[in-house]
Amino acid sequence: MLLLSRRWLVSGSLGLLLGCRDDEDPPVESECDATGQASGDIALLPPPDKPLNQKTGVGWDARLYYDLSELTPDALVTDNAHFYIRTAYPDLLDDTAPWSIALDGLVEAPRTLSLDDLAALSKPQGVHLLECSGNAAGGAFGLMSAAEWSGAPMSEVLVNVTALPSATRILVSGFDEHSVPSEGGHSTPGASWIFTWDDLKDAFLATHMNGEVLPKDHGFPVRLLVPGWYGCCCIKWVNAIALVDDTALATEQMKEFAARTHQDGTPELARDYLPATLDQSAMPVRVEKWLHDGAIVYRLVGIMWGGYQSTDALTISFDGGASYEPVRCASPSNPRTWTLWSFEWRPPSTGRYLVRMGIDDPTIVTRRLDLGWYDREIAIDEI
Ligand SMILES: Nc1nc2c(c(=O)[nH]1)N[C@H]1C(S)=C(S)[C@@H](COP(=O)(O)O)O[C@H]1N2
Ligand SMILES: [Mo]
Repeated sequence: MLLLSRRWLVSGSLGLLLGCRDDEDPPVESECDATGQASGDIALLPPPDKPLNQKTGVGWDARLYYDLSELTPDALVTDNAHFYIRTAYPDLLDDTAPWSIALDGLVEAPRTLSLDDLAALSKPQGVHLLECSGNAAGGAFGLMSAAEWSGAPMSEVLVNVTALPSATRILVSGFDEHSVPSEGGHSTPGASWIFTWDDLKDAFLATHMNGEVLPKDHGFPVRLLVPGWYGCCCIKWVNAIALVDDTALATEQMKEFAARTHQDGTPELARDYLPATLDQSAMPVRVEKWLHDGAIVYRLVGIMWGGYQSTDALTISFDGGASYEPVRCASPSNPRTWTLWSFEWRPPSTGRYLVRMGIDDPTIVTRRLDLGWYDREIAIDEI
């Protein structure tokens, strides 16, 4: 455990936004600011094998990997043009008919919801991060972004129907047909997920993103957003909500993403799925090289995201998890979105280092960090 008296530094520049943790010493204003002369960034390895900040592919295989190395304290909300894309606006979607959402299944009287019904319930929902459960090094982990959303709370949408006594779960479905199949059958038609009432207590049907009408690729006119759950649950182009019972089978989407959402195998029944939530995670997104009084200093800048409570117990390992040291310059984590940290590093020798982040608190679950999911390598050829 860390034995730190944690105080938060307030400084005029980056230190203010990053926050600085200190132990015994009095706060030093510039402790978390980079000092000296910037001499460029060095690469995090492996390098991506996909283009960043550029939309590629069609249908289910359409992608836009957001370049996370651009993150700065004043750009922690991703603009709509850069927000990551996984699956483009379906070319088979008929956008001439007025949108409606069927509300049926185990209800007393099925009905449909119009966009006007949703607009009447819509309210600002704040900033939420979305991450694709398949986020990986090939796309420089760029299938992750944060936006400010507004939409209709699911709890209020569901007030529109009376559930039958057997109804225990909610199936949310979206349009999911494209004329071009996914390469190698990687993605299959059908986008739907089954939730409990409790799973959806903070969820909403989003109609706006960063103050604009939802862009087409992000689910226009309406998508589900389940705060803290992986992107695969955040169904786009939502067209049906049905109440189901405990015998409901898992959807194709739930099975397709079972491994990536850390399920135990591929259960047949929806009720046997764990919540597809994001544990506390962290990784570096940029390595800056600085010259300070004639010496080379590397400065790692990274993000911390996910989790179910705020923590400031971030640690860093340069030997793949064998030993960790505290990251003092970090804002406390926020379960809803990412926060930034930085770490000034003087490597003892040249060579390759395997960077893994940790959380020095045994009560905090970190499945992906423990798996090495977000491990990055740094090759140091000058010290
Ligand atoms: N209808 C539909 N909804 C979908 C998908 C899809 O293929 N079809 N992909 C899901 C996945 S895997 C992710 S990660 C998110 C991506 O949302 P974004 O493209 O707006 O970032 O949408 C989810 N919703
Ligand atoms: Mo995803």
